Amino acid sequence: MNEYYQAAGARYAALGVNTEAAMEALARVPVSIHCWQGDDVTGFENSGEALSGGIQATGNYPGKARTFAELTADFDKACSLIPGRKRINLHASYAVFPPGDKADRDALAPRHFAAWVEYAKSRNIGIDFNPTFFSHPMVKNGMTLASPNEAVRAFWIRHGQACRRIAAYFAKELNTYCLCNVWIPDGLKDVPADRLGPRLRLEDSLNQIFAEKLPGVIDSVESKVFGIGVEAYTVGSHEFYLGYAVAHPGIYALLDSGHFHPTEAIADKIPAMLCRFDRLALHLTRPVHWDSDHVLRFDDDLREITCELVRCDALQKALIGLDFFDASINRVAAWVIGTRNLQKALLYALLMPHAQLARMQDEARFTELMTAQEAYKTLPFGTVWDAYCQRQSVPADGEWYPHIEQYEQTVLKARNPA
Ligand code: RNT
Ligand code: ZN
Repeated sequence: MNEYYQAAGARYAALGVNTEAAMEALARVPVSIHCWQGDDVTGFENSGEALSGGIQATGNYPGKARTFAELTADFDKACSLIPGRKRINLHASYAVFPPGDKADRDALAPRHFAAWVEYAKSRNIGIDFNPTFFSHPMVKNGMTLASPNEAVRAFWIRHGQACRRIAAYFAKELNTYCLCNVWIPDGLKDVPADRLGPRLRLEDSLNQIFAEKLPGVIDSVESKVFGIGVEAYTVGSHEFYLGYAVAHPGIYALLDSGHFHPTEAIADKIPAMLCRFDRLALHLTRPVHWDSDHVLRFDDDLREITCELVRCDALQKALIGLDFFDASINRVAAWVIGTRNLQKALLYALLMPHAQLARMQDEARFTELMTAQEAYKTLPFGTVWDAYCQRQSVPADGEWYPHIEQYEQTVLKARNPA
């Protein structure tokens, strides 16, 4: 324990905040790190299909992972620089097919993910899962589960059902829950002539997908306000899914922090949802104007989200996943930056004397409240974060980048000979 940490701990203690307890609480929070930052959402199908569904990864930084071996090596590298508990979040498009056993999305089976189970067991991490309703020829006219074409809709229903069974397999093998999250790209570029029909078809599709009771699987549905090329109408809107989740106990409406109107932040939705749901599934990402999926920064929006989780005592209820993909910077570094920023924001929230602040609100001492809220922003938070990294045996801020540089020189560069 160095003198800086001791001094910081004393400052926090004077406010009634225990830095040791905060670090212990942080160490218990699992973060589900998305595999798809490692390869720009490409996956292993080698179908030649471009990324579709209104999501885009822009940039061509060298060294993108092309195989299971490369992606897991990169993920391991990132994890070696990230403190705390981790899970891995997979997409169905990351199936690892045994030789001669390739399957289309509607015929995916647990055996196609055996390599991931082995990997997760060896790293002692859980797996979360997402059916992949994009980048595939059966997406017709931008529609999947809401398609008016019954063959298309049936194909994607089978995909959703297959994925939930794979999620159950993960849960059983790894002895931890598996969040299975449905996000579909279905929508329209321009003003619809029928907004109801697609939603009724989506509702029916979801009912078929969720019909089977599967132990260990936590189901969620992820809304979006619009996507690139899908600007006018999204079938799976927030209102649609929130209503669906309320009507179907055990299915949760996942909030993606990049999926709302450009100035609409999700922090305020957290306590609103917690009035109704016993769990809260999140995709944390950073929207910039019209696009989501930027690497998480330690910014006001993120801190307000983590403060809300802590204030609502919801860290045990939250299923925190990340969802960004940046191909313009070192992809391993992107994982490290974004994940550490989330953890920093959690620690920042855990170091706030929330009960005292709430009392000021209840007693209408608003001047004092604002004064305190501003003062807490410049407490020696960074020193506690440094201490946390040290205890977790990962480099401090300012010290991990050389590891990335070295990995780039020795591993990533070799993947793309000039
Ligand atoms: C897209 C959704 C979705 C995807 C991933 C790849 O807008 O956020 O969660 O980012 O499933
Ligand atoms: Zn998302």
